Amino acid sequence: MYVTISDFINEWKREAVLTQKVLDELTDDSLKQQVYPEGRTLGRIAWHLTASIPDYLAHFGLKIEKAVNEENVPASAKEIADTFKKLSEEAALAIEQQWTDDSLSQTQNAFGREETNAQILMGLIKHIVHHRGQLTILIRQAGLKPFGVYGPPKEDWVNLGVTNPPL
Ligand code: NI
Repeated sequence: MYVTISDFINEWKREAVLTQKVLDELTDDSLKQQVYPEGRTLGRIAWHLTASIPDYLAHFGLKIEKAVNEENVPASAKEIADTFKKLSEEAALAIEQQWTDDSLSQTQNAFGREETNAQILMGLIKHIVHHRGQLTILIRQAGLKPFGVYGPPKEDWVNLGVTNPPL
């Protein structure tokens, strides 16, 4: 658990780099990939994990601009990737400027549970990671090779000379 703001910011930035790589590889066409007929699209999930960053932080008392309309899923993959970059940087700044290390041990109600702000911030990372995992499946279904977030995709195991990758 994060004890200092810089603990959190380090993790936030590491994960943002990984998420950025996933988003940077999207094509406009891939945004239309659906989970199932009538299900959400890849674009909607990518936009949700992006647009929800300031909403989540504002919900827990940080002053941050709600820059984007979550209902308006862009048709441009670049717009989603650029917006994620902007919002994740603004989030880091808002947290660094408005919360101190002491803020992290303070508690508030988070969707019916009493949680520390450190847990709440971890929840934001978990939310992004959760949807990022969904994206990597949809990226594959859209015919693209997903970025290896925590390990190589199957093609890259072969490039590494491994013919029987671990499950
Ligand atoms: Ni969500």
